[in-house]
Amino acid sequence: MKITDAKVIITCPGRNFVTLKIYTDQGIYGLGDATLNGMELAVATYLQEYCIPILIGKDPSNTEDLWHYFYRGVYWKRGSVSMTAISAIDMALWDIKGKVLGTPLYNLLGGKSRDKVLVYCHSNGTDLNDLIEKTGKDLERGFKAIRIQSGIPGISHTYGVPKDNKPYEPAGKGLPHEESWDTSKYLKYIPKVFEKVREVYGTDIHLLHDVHHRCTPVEAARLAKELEPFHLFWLEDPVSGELQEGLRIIRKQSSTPIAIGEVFNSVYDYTTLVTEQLIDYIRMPLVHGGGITHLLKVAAFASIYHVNTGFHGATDLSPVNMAAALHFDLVVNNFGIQEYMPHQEIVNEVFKVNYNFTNGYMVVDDTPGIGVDIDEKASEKFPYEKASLPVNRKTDGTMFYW
Ligand code: GCO
Ligand code: MG
Repeated sequence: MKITDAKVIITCPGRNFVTLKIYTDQGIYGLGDATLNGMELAVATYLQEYCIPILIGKDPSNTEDLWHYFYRGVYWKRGSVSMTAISAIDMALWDIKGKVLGTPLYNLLGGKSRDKVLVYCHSNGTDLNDLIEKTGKDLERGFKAIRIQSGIPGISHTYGVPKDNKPYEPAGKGLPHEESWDTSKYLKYIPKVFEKVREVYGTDIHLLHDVHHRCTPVEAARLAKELEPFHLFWLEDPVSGELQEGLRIIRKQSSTPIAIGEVFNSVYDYTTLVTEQLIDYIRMPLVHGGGITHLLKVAAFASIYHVNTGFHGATDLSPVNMAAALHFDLVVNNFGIQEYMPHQEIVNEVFKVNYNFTNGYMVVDDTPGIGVDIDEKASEKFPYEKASLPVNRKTDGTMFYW
């Protein structure tokens, strides 16, 4: 079998998505997600200018060799842009493999270890009352695990909280807008938020929280310790995580489980974190972490150290990634949880999905390969629109992590 062509489809049904479509001489094609929020065109260009010409004529069955061609073989390696491109290629090749063999992706990865995938949603309140109301609605919708984010008094705009009561979307139109941040106000308020949510909804639901990289290790240690009584499922990205050793400070102080790494893209970002058991969940998603081929290895490595998966699944990852992640989640023994931020309805005009949510869990059907298709005609109705993630400054103007 040979790859005859490949193309990059960029579409914006409510938000931008980049999809790689690889064609073969057997009339079968595969799809891979190549969406990197705010940097869509950089990945598209790398795929179009560098990767696609190399792929043409290669045997798509050789997923392992082709992965190493684009990782080990390429001198300028790693980084979000090139790893997203590798991920898209890898996903599309596994999709082809499944379609050729007539079997869903989960069978190729080892078969089902569970029947359904535990997912968590986002409950984002502009203030505590709004949060309590929204969490109640999420529970009515059947969620068993909920990420809790709340507006903070005295901070004009907090990560994860939409301003206009619309569903939260991380990127805004045009160039990055600036937000402002005050760690001390945040640290003072968040324990009260969890105290209230536990008081109202009890201890049966799993609660999660995303710090979004905004603490130093010692601030994160204080937060993790103060949140201990509320038994979080996890505290996400308490620090930026570039300094892996920094997690030792948090770990020594607290037993609150830690999830990290949605912005990571290689197993090498995780070595100290995993081997020293400084975290409990790996967040790196298939779409940014080198695809199925790489994540299978990362998950196996993590499992030796009792670290589980908890893949990133925000709306800026396309339905192709979502479905691929669900196949993966069904298989690996050390699956922990999957993030599920439902896409807007309009996304279904372009992507035909094969998964659904019922009562706290998600499943994919038995369509061969990944099982998601793209309607190219429909995609043309939604041309690319420039959008960017915000940047963040401390209240005195100092540039900070967003
Ligand atoms: C999460 C994330 C996202 C990111 C977004 C950036 O845990 O879901 O932190 O909301 O901010 O994916 O593009
Ligand atoms: Mg996050």
